[in-house]
Amino acid sequence: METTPISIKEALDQPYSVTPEQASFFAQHGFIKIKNIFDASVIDYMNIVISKEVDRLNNQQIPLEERDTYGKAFLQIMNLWTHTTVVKDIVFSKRIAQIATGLMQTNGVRLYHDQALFKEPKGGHTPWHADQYYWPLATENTVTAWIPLQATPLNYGPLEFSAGSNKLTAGRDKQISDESQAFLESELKNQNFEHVIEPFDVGEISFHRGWLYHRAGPNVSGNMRKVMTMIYMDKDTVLKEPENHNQLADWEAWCPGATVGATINTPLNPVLYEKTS
Ligand SMILES: O=C(O)CCC(=O)C(=O)O
Repeated sequence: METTPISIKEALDQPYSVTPEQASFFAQHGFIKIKNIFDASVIDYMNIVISKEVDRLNNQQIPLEERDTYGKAFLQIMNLWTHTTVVKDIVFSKRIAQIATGLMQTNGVRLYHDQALFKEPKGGHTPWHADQYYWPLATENTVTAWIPLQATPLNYGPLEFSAGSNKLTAGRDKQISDESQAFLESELKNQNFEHVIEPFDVGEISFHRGWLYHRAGPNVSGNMRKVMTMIYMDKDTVLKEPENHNQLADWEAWCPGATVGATINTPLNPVLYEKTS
C-alpha cells in the first residue's frame, strides 16, 4: 500500500492561523485567494497522486465536442478520498481545514465531499453558478477550497469570483447551465458586483462560500487544468429537507444515513478540524 512521504504529511498538517485581515476580507467578499499555502514540492506531489486517481476513475466516454456546456467544463471525479490512503491524507489536510475554520469563524469543520475538476485542453467555460443550490444543508456556513495542481494562468480557465455576490438572492434557484450563465452574467453586472479574474500561482488556493457566484473561462492552453477541491461545512451542520431533486441526490451521495433535522455525522462526513480552546 502506498503511503504519504513524511515531509508531505507534515506540510499537509502544518498549522495555519488565518489573520484578522484575511477573515475580514472573506467576510466582506465571500471569497479569498491565499498564496504560498504549500510549496511547489507539495503541489507537485498532489498533482501526481490526484492525476493517477482521476485517470483510474474517469469514465467520461463522450467526445468533448458532443457534450453539453456542463460536460465540456470539466471532468468531475468525486470523493476520491474514499479510494486511497494517499488521497485521504491530502483531503484530510489539517492545514486547509484550519484555514476553512478560521475563514468561516466557527469552531470546526466537517467534510461535505471532495471533487477533482480537470478542465481538458479545449474544455469550455464553467457557467456562473452557486454551489449551495445543490446542498441540503441548513447553514450558509460552508466553504470550498479550490486547489490548482499547477500554476494556472488566464488561458487555463482559473476560477473567477463575483465579489460579495453571496448576498444576492436572485438566481439561487438555478442549477449550473447556459441559463444560469445568461441570467447571472447580466444580473451580476446590473448589481455592480466586482468580477475578479486573476491567475493562480503554484501553492495559491482560493476559498469561496457556498452562495458566492463564481465561474471559469475556457481552457485554451493546450494542457489539462488540474484542480482538486474540498468542500467543508460547519461541524454542527444540520441536514435540511431537500428543496430540489439535486439536493435529494446530494443527500444520497454525500451524507447517506443522515437524518433531516439532525447534525450530519456520517462516516463520509468526518470532522477535519476542531479548535481546542
Ligand atoms: O473549476 C471550475 O471550473 C469550477 C469550480 C467550481 O465551481 C467549484 O469548485 O465550486
